[in-house]
Amino acid sequence: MIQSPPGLRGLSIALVASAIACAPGAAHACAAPDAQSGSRSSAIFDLDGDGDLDTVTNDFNSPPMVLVSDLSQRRPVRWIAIALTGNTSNRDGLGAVVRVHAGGRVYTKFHDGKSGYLSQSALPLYFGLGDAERIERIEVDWPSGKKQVETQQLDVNRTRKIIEPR
Ligand SMILES: [Ca+2]
Repeated sequence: MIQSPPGLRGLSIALVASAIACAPGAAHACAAPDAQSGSRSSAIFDLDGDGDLDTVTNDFNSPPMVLVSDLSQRRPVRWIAIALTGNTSNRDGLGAVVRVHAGGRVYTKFHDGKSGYLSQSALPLYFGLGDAERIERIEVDWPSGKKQVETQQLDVNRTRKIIEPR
């Protein structure tokens, strides 16, 4: 029987039960790859909600593998996830460009909705912010052509919802 490693409790039983965790200190070891196995896809998202990104792979001839990052246990992690909701643009804001200004840097992402072969990662755009403790502003260029600037509710380490103005 596979037990959920700490931090994975409350997640999909099917996902966890069929996965092999590779987290440091996990009760079980990682599956050793062999000549008949290989990863076919991967999804990247914050599986355990601790701020660092984790990976789930779908492997050929072996169970899926969950790779849980321990970055947040080794150092403070500062991040923001941007969840877009389009009005004039499409509902998920696919095609938008998002710029996060934080700590004297500009972090830019194009929201193309893609994440890899045969997989789909979580849609909120994840920005790692390095050592920045605050965000100055967030800019969104929507596919509709609208430009939006957010200067309120810019706390780090949370998901920020941004709705396209009508
Ligand atoms: Ca994580």
